[in-house]
Parts: sequence; C-alpha cells; structure tokens
Amino acid sequence: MRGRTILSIGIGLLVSVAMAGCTSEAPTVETEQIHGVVESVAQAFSIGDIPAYAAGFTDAGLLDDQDVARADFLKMDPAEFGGLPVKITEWGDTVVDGDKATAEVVMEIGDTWVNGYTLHLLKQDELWRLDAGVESDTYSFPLPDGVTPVDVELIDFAFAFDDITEAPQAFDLRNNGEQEHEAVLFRLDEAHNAAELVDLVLSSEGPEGPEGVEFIAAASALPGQDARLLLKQPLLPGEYAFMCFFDDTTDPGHIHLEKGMVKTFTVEESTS
Ligand SMILES: [Cu+2]
Repeated sequence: MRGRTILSIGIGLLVSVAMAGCTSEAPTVETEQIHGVVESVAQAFSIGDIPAYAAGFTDAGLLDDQDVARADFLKMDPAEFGGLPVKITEWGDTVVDGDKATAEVVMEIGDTWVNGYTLHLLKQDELWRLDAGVESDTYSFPLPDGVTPVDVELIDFAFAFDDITEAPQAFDLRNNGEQEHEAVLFRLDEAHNAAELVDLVLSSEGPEGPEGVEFIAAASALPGQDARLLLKQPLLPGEYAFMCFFDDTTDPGHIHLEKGMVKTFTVEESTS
C-alpha cells in the first residue's frame, strides 16, 4: 500500500495476527512461511513500521507497492505510513511453484470492510518475500450467504451502476478503463450536494476527510481487473458517494475526481 493521502487509505493494506480460516489442506512448511511473511507485512503496516514492512518485499515488489525505491522508502516519515488496523481474516489458496508462489488472502481493514488480494511472492536466500505490490492482483473471495454484490463499472472517468434498491453490503468493481481506478466510499451529510462535496474534498486534507463527509471504505482495480469490497454491515439509510483520487496519467497534476469520477446514491429507509 502506498503512503498517500488519507482519502486513499482504503486501498492500503493489511494486517494482523490471527489467521482465521486456513484451507482444508494441511499447511505445508512453505505455506506456513509464506503466511508468516504476509502476517508480518500486515502487522508492520498496522503499526506503521517502515523497516519491518520493507523487509517483507523484494526490491521489485517494494517499488511496485510504494512507487519509490527501497532507500527512499526507508527515509519516509513514519507518520505518513500505515497506522490503519488491518487483520487477515481468511486465506484462500496458496500455490507454490519452485521459487515463486501466490497466496490468496482476505483482509479486514479498519474494522469496517474487507478486501481480497492475490499476493505474488519470490523465494530469495531461503526467505519468501512479496515480489509485487499488495494491491497489484485481487482475489474475489466468497461472500457470506445472502449477500448479493452491487456491480460497479469503473471507466475513464466515471462510475456506473444500476439504481440501488436495497442496502448494499458488497460491491464488485470492474475496471473497464485504461487507467487504474479506485472506489472510495463516503457517507454524506444532508448539508452538501455532490458538487459542494467535490469542492470540499479537493480542498481538504487529513485522514478524516472534510467535515460532513464520513469515509467508509475503499478498493482499487487495475485496467481489466475485478475487485471485491465487502462491508462488515449493510450500509445504513443515507446519502453516499464513490470517488476516485488517482492521478490522471494523461494529465499530470490532476486527479480523476476533477474529471468527474464521482457518483452518488441513496440508501432508503427500509419499508419492511
Ligand atoms: Cu479513477
């Protein structure tokens, strides 16, 4: 996960100590080592431990994850990194092929939502390390019984989804654009319409976002990629907005939100 603005923290990473559900197969030594590395990386992110985080990556993996070389990452201000509690709640398949491996993992982030990632690892000097950014590959983990995801299409530069008729608990993002996108979900208060909200967000800084706007959750997807976002609880009635804060790679200095990548929706009070 990158050490960027708060608004983007959602995409970040993971953490934790307890691995809840291993696969049914008996874990091999390799699998245990891989899970241990991932746990340590997640833990390091949770507490903002930059050296420990970097130790879990190859040079190429760290560069992909952080967009900076190891030497520069190690000089980063610890206050700017991590600090968002992340817990690994489930492992999917872990597949070892020689000195390479993939590990499917589900991470609960900030006690609010869940993302799934397929991690890519490389064994160097007898140690497994992440060889790609945590968010570089997703994992569409199984949803709880009775949870139907809302399909959200991400394009350059807009969100598209059908009318929301029931309180959603999960979103399946599909990036059909040419650029990487994120879906950062906010709950709005009644005082702001969408245009005012965009102005507020663009002019604010800090992990909490602007007053009157509550950060809920986030996920990101590369072009052609799917990403699943599961909330721990269905959304309460109210007004919500998805926004994307990624840089426009064809227009440096401007972000997708400025190009119109924002969409609001309403969750109605249940009539039952
Ligand atoms: Cu975007």
